[in-house]
Amino acid sequence: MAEIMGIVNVTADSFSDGGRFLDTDRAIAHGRMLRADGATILDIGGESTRPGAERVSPDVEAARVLPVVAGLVAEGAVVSIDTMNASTAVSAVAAGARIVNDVSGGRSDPDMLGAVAGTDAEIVLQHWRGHSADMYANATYDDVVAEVLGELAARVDAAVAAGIAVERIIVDPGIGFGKQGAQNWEVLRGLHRIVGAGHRVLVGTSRKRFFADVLGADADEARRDLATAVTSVLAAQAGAWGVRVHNVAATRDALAVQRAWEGKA
Ligand code: PMM
Repeated sequence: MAEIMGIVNVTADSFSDGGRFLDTDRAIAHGRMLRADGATILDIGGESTRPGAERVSPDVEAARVLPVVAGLVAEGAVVSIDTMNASTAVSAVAAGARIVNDVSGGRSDPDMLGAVAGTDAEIVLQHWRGHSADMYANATYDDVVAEVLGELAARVDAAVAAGIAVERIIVDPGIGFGKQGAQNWEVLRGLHRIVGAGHRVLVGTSRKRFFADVLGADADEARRDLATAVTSVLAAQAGAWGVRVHNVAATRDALAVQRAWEGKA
């Protein structure tokens, strides 16, 4: 069964939850609910990566996320820390996080890969071509799947060279990161090729802008959650190790249907 990574954003301007879970207690309560809904991992982030979002300092980020990491770890959750900062990653692992999820694949902070190498955490290396402020400036590809594959392989090589065992590495094609509408669909269509590279693959489509291509630009959260559950099933079918979602219950049910279909229920 695919891992379901539930999103706990402790930010003021996330893609979609509008900072509703800004304070520690509410973020912990949200994480608790996602676990009850079936999340096998909770991904805690304190910096929005929404296109155009401004960066926050590592100190502000750490102050937002560390109490939430500690609180959810204390309840037995498997926690992932969504950060591009080595200092936040190391503090979060010290507080019990088991996975470092770096959307920049270790490119934003030159200390990240070495810092993670010094821990026993796993790491998600996402495909990324630059910060949110100019997210789409480099969104030009001849063959988006081949280029994502090649660039992810280079990040895996860099991580291994920094001392991270290959078994600790998870890759992510970075839906919505440096990719325009149709390019995201092309990546998803080629997901089996990315899985074929042999690493565990995480896929994050949840509520993302590219759904506007099929749902229209003003589809509400419920419709985008349904679309997310469908892409999560298709990702699992293509061999993804895990999916990263806001609405865990919807994706849990969709994955259960898929397992029944495959005779594995
Ligand atoms: N997407 C966002 C943030 N972190 N991490 C991984 N590994 N993969 C993703 O696709 C991803 C991510 C942006 O979404 P949000 O701001 O709605 O959480």
